[in-house]
Amino acid sequence: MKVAMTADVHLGIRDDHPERYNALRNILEQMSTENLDSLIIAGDLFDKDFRNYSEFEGLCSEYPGIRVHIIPGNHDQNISESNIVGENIKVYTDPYLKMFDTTKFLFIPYVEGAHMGEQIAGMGEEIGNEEWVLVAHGDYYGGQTVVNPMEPGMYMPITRAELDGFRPKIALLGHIHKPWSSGRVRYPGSPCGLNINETGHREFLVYDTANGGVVSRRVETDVLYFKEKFFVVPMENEESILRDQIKERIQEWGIEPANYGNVRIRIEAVGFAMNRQAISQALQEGLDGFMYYKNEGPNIDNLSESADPQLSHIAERTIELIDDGLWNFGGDQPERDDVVIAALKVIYES
Ligand SMILES: [Mn+2]
Repeated sequence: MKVAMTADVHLGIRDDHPERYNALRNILEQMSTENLDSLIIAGDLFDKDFRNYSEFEGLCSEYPGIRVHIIPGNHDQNISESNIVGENIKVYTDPYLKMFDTTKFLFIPYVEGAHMGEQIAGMGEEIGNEEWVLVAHGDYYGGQTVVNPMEPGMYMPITRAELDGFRPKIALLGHIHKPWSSGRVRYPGSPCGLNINETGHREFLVYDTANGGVVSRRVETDVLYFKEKFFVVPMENEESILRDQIKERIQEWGIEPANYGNVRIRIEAVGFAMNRQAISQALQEGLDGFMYYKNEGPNIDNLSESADPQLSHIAERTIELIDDGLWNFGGDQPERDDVVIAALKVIYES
């Protein structure tokens, strides 16, 4: 049996964000095409303070063959069986062990101030020694930490050591909006980016009880966000280099030209240029046909002027060295882009 899973849909007033409803509809649509009959939503189905569930209920009623299993997240802690109505909708407000085929799924709804481990421990006897799958909403603290930038702080956290102690086969978690996995943890991320910071293609997960495998499926969304930053080093051919880089980035997005209309972009050129005007024009032309997030247009606020060829040479070589593994990125270390910017500043501003 295959069980689909998503989280962090953040539904609100439909007219404000129809793309979020449509992303959920796309998941239900793909499920019904493949005859999948169970969808788990691991928290933050609804946005904070949103209390009208009728649009969601209406959507679910169009797919009567699919049972929707919901646990609350930190944004929708108030939802319950008594306020969401639907034959095929079930809301779990207490930890619950649910069987899918012969696999135990432990649902841990979000509790403010709680630790995920203590919630799991409370269900210890029921879990027993068989293979089981954890479904919960909160932060995971592994070696490399991911955080939800929109929500600093701790949300029903669990550490890698705790998870290794409980030994679920896999932990399917909500809260982090970016698709992410590490060890036995998987976050599907939000099925539709909520804003320009939630970039790239979106996915939902499908767990197969026959073999314990998880695969991700692309969600076809109305909107796709991409945020690109280009580093300019002042050179005679700075403009043509930038034009090539723009083409490469667009390639990397992996979008059919027919779907370019779904894309919303944030574009920035930073560093130092001999001709800022030409750089600005290259951005305009290179991304012609794409829509900017909130119509903001390309940004060159952090692009300064410089025309010293010797400094350019030093800058180029420095970036090469940074990219050749001079620096250990990730974890608590600065990002590659931050290092490049800091290096350019030292070269050009001293
Ligand atoms: Mn959350």
